Amino acid sequence: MSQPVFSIVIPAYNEAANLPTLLARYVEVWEDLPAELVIVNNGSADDTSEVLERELAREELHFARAVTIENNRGYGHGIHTGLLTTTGEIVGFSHADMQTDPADLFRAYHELRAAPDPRQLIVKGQRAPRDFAAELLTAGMSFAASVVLMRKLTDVNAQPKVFHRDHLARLTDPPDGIPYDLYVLFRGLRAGLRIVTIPVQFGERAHGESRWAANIFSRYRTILGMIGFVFRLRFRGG
Ligand SMILES: Nc1nc2c(ncn2[C@@H]2O[C@H](COP(=O)(O)OP(=O)(O)O)[C@@H](O)[C@H]2O)c(=O)[nH]1
Ligand SMILES: [Mg+2]
Repeated sequence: MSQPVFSIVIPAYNEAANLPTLLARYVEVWEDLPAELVIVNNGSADDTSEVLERELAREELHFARAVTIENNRGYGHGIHTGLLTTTGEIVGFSHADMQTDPADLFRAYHELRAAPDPRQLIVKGQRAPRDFAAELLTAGMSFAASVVLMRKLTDVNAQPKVFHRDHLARLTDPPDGIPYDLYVLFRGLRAGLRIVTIPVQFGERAHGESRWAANIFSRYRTILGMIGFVFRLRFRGG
């Protein structure tokens, strides 16, 4: 393939059941661009590697390749490892569970390209209102992070995120876990980038359950981890 203009990274952790649908959707929405799709098998314990090997052998997925991480170190580590293997001038990431539509990656890409200088912004999704509990959690976390970091952040974990590869160079010590999205945005804001949102629909997971919100303990662990990370960014320069 010629040099990609757009590289998409999807971290997949035990998503064997979702990958065939996800990849089929990428085939459906793939645009006529020199672009690449990188699926990171993030230390999955299920059949993800077999499914990827089978699916990626198909001619219609010529634009896709896999990156394998043997031992899971977390969500952020998976995305970042994938991003470091890319060469596209514009890069982006999203999720593997079909909660965000692959078509949103291309919408975000065109939004970024339409800017006078794509180096100056990050394009991210902004979810339509969800159920009350989910909204409250998102709004609460965004508000707390905004106050502590003194930067306006909204719907931090909405997908996708698309930006110029110059911004990758600013991500010098990314967190291994869930706060990765926050880190990408915060580093961008601190460098004076503008965050532009595109509205996205956030559906239900096609298969399986949320990896961090599976039970009350994992939820608390993630939320506390996020709070700790925000303070680290603020007071240790992150
Ligand atoms: N929690 C978690 N998710 C991961 C990891 N690596 C990749 N992912 C992917 O990150 C996406 C988001 O995870 P999910 O648990 O669905 O979170 P939610 O959508 O915010 O409830 C999914 O596509 C996962 O497959 C990991 O190490 N931990
Ligand atoms: Mg999800």
